Amino acid sequence: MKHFDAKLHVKGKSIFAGDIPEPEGTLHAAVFTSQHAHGRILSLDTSKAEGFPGVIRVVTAGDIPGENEIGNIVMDEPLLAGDTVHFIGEPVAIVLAETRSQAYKARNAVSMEIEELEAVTDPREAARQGDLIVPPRTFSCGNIHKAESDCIHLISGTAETGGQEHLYLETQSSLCTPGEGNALQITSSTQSPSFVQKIAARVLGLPIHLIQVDVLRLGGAFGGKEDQATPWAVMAALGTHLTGRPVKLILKRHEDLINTGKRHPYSCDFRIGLNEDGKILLWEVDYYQNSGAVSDLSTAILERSLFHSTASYFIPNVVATGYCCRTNLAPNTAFRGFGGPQAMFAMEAAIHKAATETGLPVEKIQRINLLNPGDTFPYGMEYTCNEVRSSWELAEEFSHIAETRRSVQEFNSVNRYMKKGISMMPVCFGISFTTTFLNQANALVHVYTDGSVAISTGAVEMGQGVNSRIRQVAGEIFSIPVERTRVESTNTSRTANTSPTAASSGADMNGNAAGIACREIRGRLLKVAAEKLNCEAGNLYLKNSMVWNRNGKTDISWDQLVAAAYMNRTALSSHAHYATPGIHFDKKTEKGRPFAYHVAGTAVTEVTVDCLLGTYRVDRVSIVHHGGNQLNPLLDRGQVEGALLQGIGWVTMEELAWDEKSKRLQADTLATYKVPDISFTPDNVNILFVEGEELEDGVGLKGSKAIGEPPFMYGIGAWFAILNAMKAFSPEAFPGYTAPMTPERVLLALTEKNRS
Ligand code: LUZ
Ligand code: MOS
Repeated sequence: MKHFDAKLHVKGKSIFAGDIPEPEGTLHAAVFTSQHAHGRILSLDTSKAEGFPGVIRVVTAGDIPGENEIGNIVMDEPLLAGDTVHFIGEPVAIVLAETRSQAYKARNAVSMEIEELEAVTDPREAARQGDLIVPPRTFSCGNIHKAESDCIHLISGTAETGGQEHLYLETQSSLCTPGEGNALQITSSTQSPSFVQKIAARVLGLPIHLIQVDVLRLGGAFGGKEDQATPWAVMAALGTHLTGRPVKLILKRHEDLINTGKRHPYSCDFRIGLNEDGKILLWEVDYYQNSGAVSDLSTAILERSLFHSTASYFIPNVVATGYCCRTNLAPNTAFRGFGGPQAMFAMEAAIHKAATETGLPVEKIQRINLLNPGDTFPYGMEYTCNEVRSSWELAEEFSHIAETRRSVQEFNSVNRYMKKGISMMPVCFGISFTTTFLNQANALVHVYTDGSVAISTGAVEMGQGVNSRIRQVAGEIFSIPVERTRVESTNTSRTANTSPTAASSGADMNGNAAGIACREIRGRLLKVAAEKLNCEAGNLYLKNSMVWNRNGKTDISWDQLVAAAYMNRTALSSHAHYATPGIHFDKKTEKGRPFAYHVAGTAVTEVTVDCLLGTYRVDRVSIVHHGGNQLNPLLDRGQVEGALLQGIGWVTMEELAWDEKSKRLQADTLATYKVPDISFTPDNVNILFVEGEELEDGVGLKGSKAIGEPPFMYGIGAWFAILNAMKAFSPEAFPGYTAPMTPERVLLALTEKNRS
């Protein structure tokens, strides 16, 4: 079954926030932001802008009727800067004008005087200064001091991973319209409608029920709209509240690149200890997370790094410590993988370094340490299935690894400047929000008198196809064609207190909530049918839009059944709540069962590096992915392919650079920030989906597993394949365990060796 939005998208008929016809009297907002990374505001002059044509009002912190301090976990983020600014791009004033171009022209006339303060962008420097968002946190198990004496090899090193721009196609967008009294309706391109609603209420000093947030669909998000859609939506709401007029706020691409946070860069110190067989006995790691200027979701992201510190491996003695370092960059935020990729890169770097120093093959160390059923993670949860190891073994077969290795060797022996490299990348990712209470969802289902079905859930459609999956669930329970179902916009008046559509769990949780509501209605309908047929409801079921009993098809159709139920005054709507079962976590002991299950798989990546130019191509990626009993194989494939390429981009060409002195983002246009395009896409991406472990009822979605984030980390394999190719050219070439591996970095590492 296809993605239901596909046709709309290719015809340009899908509606995004910016496509909604502007109501009469709509004002356009342009946001004046800080041009300094850190400073005290000496004066802010909006008077000139106020006199510009079309300008209705310029809003500053003093105009906020409620709280100016917002935030997700810690309330440390001013909606509009008060007396200091903490990053370039920090919102200071909102210019409201009759047209967009008037708003932007007037915005350029706002002026601000700043007394510069020292700006820090290096997380280790922030840590040295003690500028942490929360105290450090440690996950541990076993006893590393005792383990030390059993280790033959003790290897330490560092690993660095860069940030990443989300580059959703649709920039941050919102439109707010006034209702009666103080009521407001906000259309926002957000993954978290309920969060926008709550923060708008807080900033305006209103009860939550006066604010309705509606989301039809997003043009991509990738985590970038889990938390960071909120301030822009709330600024629009503030404008409407203060002027009584609709306000539209859509960031231009250049602004979006500068003003919004990205994936967190990490700087890590590690120590890995192995016995003579290559068994990892000890793992000690410190993560210095570059959190940016305010907390945002940084603490939760660091927590996920700690959960994934041992990646796909079993290690008996572990101490993993994380530091959320406050810096003067735009607040870094959720991004597909949510701290997992950074931790997994550090682990793979350590294994690679251990292999280089001990002479053991990397794959041997990886393989011998893969998780086995019955192994316990440092956070106390048992790994119960065999998918890490089975995906590894299947990936060896699927990619014809022995043959591939031989042909790589042969290629490298006959080519002087072109070298091929290969790597294996196992992935094991925990599914559930690590913040346990977020693992809940709700749904509202209506069956109309003509038999058509409308479903509302807390899930946000952002291109991932969650609505298609939810329709499949409803279609199957009612046994009607999916075309007779519809998923409504995500609206806080129909589904309240919803969690963000995030953590790969949107389809699992909202699909289950929709399923509960549909089954409730089906039960009522079958009772109606039983009365008509004079039999037990338990003997009846729905199939192919008909009521069936033990002897086969009855003559009651779905349409007749629904009509009869209505005439009979039977409720045709149901609201349901779902809470992921069996999960818990104790932050005092840092132990528990935080995840409903794990998703695992293995990627084999082959690359070719041009060692004269430093450029490279990813030739082939072979992936064995345990997806459960797939509900929608086509959507799953799309998610794996997209995530893989996004992961490859993160470790290869996507490089964020900030000017050393001004701390200004230099990669602030698509001319300077490079992402993989169609020509960089590997010629061969072969994916084998394997069912694997059976999930309990009510976990996953109808036996299928979450797909959004886990495949991102397959991309990490490209970094190591490139390094291996470089080593075939020059064994001493070493670029540092630093991602991204840009062509520049490749070339420098190769030539540095040649110079020495
Ligand atoms: N968001 C969140 C997430 O709030 N908690 C999580 O554990 C998470 N994991 C992945 C992506 N987003
Ligand atoms: Mo997310 S990184 O919004 O699942």
